[in-house]
Amino acid sequence: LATPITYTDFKSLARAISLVENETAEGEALLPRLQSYEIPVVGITGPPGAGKSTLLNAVLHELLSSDKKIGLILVDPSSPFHFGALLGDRLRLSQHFNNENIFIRSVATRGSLGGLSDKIIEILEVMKAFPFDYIFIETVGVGQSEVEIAGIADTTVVVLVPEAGDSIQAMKAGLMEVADIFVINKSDRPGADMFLNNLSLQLHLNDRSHIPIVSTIASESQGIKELINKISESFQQSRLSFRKALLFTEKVYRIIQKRRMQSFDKSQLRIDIEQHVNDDGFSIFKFAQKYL
Ligand SMILES: Nc1nc2c(ncn2[C@@H]2O[C@H](COP(=O)(O)OP(=O)(O)O)[C@@H](O)[C@H]2O)c(=O)[nH]1
Ligand SMILES: [Mg+2]
Repeated sequence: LATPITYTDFKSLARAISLVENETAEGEALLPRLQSYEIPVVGITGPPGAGKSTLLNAVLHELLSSDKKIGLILVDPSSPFHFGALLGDRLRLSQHFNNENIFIRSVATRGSLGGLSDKIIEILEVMKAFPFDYIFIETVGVGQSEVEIAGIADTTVVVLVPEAGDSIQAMKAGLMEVADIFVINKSDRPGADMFLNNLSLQLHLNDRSHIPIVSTIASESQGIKELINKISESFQQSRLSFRKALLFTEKVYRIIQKRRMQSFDKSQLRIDIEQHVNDDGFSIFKFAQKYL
């Protein structure tokens, strides 16, 4: 049996990620051999401008000051529309780029609708073979990414701001379900108290009063220690609960789905359909049968 693989330096970790990202034979071969450390994987999501990067910056600052090793995945929006946001993240987080205890990797999103990279599960598994104390993933908070992040992270932190909350009922569908922790950032803004009350009411009405709410002012590093505590508690809980099996089920399902569809040529399917779409009695189900 081949020996399990772990990493002890960032250079070999970065190389392994590239091998996997580029779907090389070497990368495919190393995936099943990786040995995972038990590392809290924390997803940070929420609408653009909520202060996710500022918050992450403050959290990193706090953790790095106690000598923690951190892995950070930034989900790069590939759409030029989001380019500004990405640049902003880079600037805000750049003070950590040269810290020897932090490893930063950017990944592309799947498309203009957001959604996480096709390779994120694999990249994460490679990163878990390095003994980080925490791994953080900041998503762009558009499209599908916040729902997807919940299937990948042990703890999903949803960042909201008071002004978003003209009404919390308008909260994007799905956000309520995916949050393990809510952060109300920009608590220095007017309406923060009312927003907090509204959010706890909504959680209560939805049988989710157990979800902690942390008020922060990320730009002044307020509430950061409390957030870190809640993240640790949440990770301890996720280890015990059935949630872990649920997470692994989702991940393994995605891996199987991807492998099975690997050889499938969608453009060929389109050509085939174009040729038959006007046939008498054309049926999508009958058509699909040909390929099953
Ligand atoms: N007033 C106030 N502004 C903040 C706070 N946190 C972040 N900001 C500002 O909000 C803007 C967007 O922050 P950013 O971290 O880029 O948001 P992201 O798009 O969610 O990553 C920046 O101008 C920050 O300086 C806060 O707690 N209070
Ligand atoms: Mg950001």
